[in-house]
Amino acid sequence: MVENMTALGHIAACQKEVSDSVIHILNEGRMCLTIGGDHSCGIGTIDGHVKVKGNIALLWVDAHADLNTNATSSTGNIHGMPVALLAKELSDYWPYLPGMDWQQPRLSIRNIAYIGLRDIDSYERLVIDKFSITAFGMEDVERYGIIEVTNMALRRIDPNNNLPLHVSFDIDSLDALEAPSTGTPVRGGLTLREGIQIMEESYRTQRLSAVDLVEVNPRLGSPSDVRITLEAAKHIIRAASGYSRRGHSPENVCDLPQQTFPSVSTSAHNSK
Ligand SMILES: [Mn+2]
Repeated sequence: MVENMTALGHIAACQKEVSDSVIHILNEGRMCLTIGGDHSCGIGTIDGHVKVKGNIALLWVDAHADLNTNATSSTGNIHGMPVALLAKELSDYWPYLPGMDWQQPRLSIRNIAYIGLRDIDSYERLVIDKFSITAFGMEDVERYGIIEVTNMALRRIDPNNNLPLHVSFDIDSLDALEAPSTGTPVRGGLTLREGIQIMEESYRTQRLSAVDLVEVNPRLGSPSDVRITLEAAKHIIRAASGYSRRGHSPENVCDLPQQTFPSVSTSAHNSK
């Protein structure tokens, strides 16, 4: 039994399965989307991604840093610890974790960037500063805009533009008005448009190979809260899958039935 880690046994076993599933999907050459569940999902998804691809770049989009250890956490919630479990520079800060032998922290902190932070515990702040972790809070989004922030983050974690990209998107990165049905909402967050833009920029790299969408909890809030949150999540997932708000031309125009084309006649337009 490890002190101050709630349900470690369950999470360790579950995340081993998540990791194995991610490995299976990525080995088939597919992009992997994981829908949470709480953010402890990231332990398994990122472990699997790193095992398949070696080095990866990780964007952690979240109101929180999820960087506690069992020694610093005030709650014992493992969903506040995944980044600290994944970062190899932090491995010395952990005791032996029974059931977690399958997971080795292999990801360098240099390959991790945060976007959307606005609720950071004091020990997390200390670790971010001590290890110079790339961390863009809401004040950076205000100063530079979300597209520039996303691209600055990508340049920091993948300076040679050649690493597979993993985006771990916590729905609470969005403002609580945009995504109320979540466990630890924080006001003053990203708009849905900004969340979509992060995903569009990530997709544009052509190296987005895994996405987590976590902390959507339909048990919380009113029916309207749930609907708004699910809609936001769908928009984020669609952007991660390459959907463009500009629209898409049909892939093969010849396949369309003839009547779907408006009859484009210059003279008809002119005669109006
Ligand atoms: Mn999180």
